[in-house]
Amino acid sequence: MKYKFQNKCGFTLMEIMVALAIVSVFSIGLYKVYSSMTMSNQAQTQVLEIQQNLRGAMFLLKKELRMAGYDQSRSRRFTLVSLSPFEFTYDVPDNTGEFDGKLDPIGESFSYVLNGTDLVRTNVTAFTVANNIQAMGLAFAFDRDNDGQLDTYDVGGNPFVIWAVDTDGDERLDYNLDSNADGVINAADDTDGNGVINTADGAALGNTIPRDLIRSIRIWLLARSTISVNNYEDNNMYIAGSQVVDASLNNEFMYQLRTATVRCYNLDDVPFIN
Ligand SMILES: [Ca+2]
Ligand SMILES: [Ca+2]
Ligand SMILES: [Ca+2]
Ligand SMILES: [Ca+2]
Repeated sequence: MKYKFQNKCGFTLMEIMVALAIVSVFSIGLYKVYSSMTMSNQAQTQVLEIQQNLRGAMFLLKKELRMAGYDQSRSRRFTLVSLSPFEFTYDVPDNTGEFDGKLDPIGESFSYVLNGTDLVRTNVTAFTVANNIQAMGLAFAFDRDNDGQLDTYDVGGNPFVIWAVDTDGDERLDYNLDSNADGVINAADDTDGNGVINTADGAALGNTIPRDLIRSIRIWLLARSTISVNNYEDNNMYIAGSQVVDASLNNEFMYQLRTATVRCYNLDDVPFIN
């Protein structure tokens, strides 16, 4: 007996398989669209968060640094107290709105220090200005010849301001961050590739410079996203002052670097010590 299966109103196995294949191809496509949307949403949220974090911190730092050394009475008691930890003073009006020209033991000293990945500002009390700061870099320009101009070095016949750091922690500037004298401070200035730009890279200053001659400050803040973003890649080498940060070591995290330069006019009156 011959069994004949006929399915006039249903589907053949082949039709079902074709339909399934189409559906699965379509679903994979949908999933990909969905996951890339999720990723870009995640990425956007992270970017916004980093931007807000950096903007606020940099705004405060710049505003406050402009005040470094401020003293209406020119008592010369207010200055950059220390490069590391980074601390400075300025005169703050008392209850009656008067600037007394005296350095009060409480409330007229300001420090910005990276504690882990928290940028902490300390005045009377300490508070975290920004989170997820991967690196804070500072470099300093000075006026050693006291002509009212920031001191420079020569790049192809043009003067460039010397951005210097203190590499050995003795509170005197000893190194021009532009190791290869091309006018740009970047990862190429870490000539031995050890992750830090210092005297081993070859551009030590002829004379070390005391803190008192600093007239301008450059700030780098490098922030990182709180959480990783799937499939995100950042292979940049970031610079934050003398530090070189290789983002590829923390791939899938988003980085953002913000820099600013502050001319500290209130430091001009600080006495010449050396
Ligand atoms: Ca005071
Ligand atoms: Ca000068
Ligand atoms: Ca350079
Ligand atoms: Ca180096």
